[in-house]
Amino acid sequence: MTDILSIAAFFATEGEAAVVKPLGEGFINDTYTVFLKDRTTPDYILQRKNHIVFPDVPAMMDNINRVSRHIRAKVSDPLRETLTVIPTKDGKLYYKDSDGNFWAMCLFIKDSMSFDRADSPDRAYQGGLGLGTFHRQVADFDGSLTEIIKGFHNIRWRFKQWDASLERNAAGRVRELGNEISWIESRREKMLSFWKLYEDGTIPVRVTHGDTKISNFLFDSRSGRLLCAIDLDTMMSSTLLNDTGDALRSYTNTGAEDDPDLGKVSMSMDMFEAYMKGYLKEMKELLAPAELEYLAFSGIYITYEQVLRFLMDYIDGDTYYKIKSPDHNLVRTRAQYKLLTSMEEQLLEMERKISFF
Ligand code: ADP
Ligand code: GN1
Ligand code: MG
Repeated sequence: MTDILSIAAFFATEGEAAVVKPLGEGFINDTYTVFLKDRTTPDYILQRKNHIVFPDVPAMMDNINRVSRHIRAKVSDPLRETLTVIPTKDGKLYYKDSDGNFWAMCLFIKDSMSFDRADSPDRAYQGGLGLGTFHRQVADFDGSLTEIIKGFHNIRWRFKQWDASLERNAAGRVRELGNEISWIESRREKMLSFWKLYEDGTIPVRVTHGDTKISNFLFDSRSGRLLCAIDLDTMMSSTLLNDTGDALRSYTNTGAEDDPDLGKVSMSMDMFEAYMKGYLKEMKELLAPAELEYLAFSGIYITYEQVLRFLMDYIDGDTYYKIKSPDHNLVRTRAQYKLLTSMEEQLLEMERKISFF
C-alpha cells in the first residue's frame, strides 16, 4: 500500500505531517485528512486524483487554482469561503508518485460539515445560495478553462458513448435491459433539442462547477451557513444549467441516490422551492432569458444524463464508478429513473413556482 504520509511530505505544509486518515467514500478519487503534529482536527485534505477519469491532472489543478484565486479576492474569509490549493515544496500544484498516481493537497476548511442528503428546506435554501454565490463569483472570470472530461455534460457526446457501449455489449448485459434502455431511447430527441440551444448560443457559455451534489458543498458547523463549493475537479466551460440540474437531482431527492426502495424516491417540491429561492436570490438578475426558462427542466436533463451514465457503466461491466455490489449501477439506474419520472410529473408546477420568485 502507498505510504500516504510520505506523499504528504512532498507538499509545502506548515510543519511536518504526522497522521493521515482516509475520509469519505468518493466514487472517483481517494481522499485523506492530514494532521500536523499534536493536532486534534485535520489541517489538510490530500487526494489521489483518479487519472483514468481525469487524464490531465496538471491542467485540472491549474483550473482549480486559477478559479479559487479569483474567488479568494472577493470573499471576507478566504481560508473558509473557497478552496486553497497547497503546492508541493518544489512549487507544483500536484505530486506524481513513482507508480504514476497524481496527488493534490488543499487546506482543510475548519469547523465545516458536509451532507449526503438535504435534511431540511433551510439546508436546501443554503445550498441554493451556495451555488448561486459560486456562479456569481465566477461570472466575471475571464480566463479559459481546459475541458477536463471531454463532453462531460454534453448529451450529444454521451449518446456517442452510449451507442458504442450498446454495440460493444462488453458485459453481455444488453439483452436483459430492454426496459431500462427504452427509458433512454424514448427521451433521446427531447434531450438533444435542449442541448441544441446551448450549441446554437441561445443558452450562454459560463464557468461551471460540474458536480454540484450536496456533498460537494461545505456548511459552517455552528451556524449551518453555506461556506463554499468544493470538489472543483470538474469545473469547465459549459451551461450553468448543468449545475442547477445536478443540484436539483441531489437536493430534492427524498431517497438516496442509490435507494433500493423506490417507494422512498421522489422529487420534493418543498426542497425544490427552498433551493430555488436561495439560488435565484443570488443569480436572478444575471440569468439570460433561456437560462431562466430552462431552470426547472435542468433537473430533468441532468437526472436523465445520470440514468444514462449509471446504466452505461453497468452495460460496460462497471468500469467507471466504484461499486459496492455487483448490481450497484443497476440499482442506481433504477433509483435515478424513479426520480426522473417524479420530476417530469412535476415540471409544470416547478415552472409555475419559478415564475413567482
Ligand atoms: P470526491 O471527489 O471523492 O467526492 P471531495 O473533494 O468531494 O472528494 O471530498 C470528499 C469529502 O471530503 C467532502 O464531501 C467533504 O466532506 C470533505 N472535504 C473535501 N475537501 C474538504 C476541505 N477542503 N475541507 C474540509 N472538508 C473537505
Ligand atoms: C461522481 O466524484 P463525485 O462522487 O463527487 C461523478 C459525478 C456524478 C456523481 C454521482 C467526475 O461524483 O459526475 O454525478 O459521481 N464525478 C465524475 O453521484 O464523474
Ligand atoms: Mg465530492
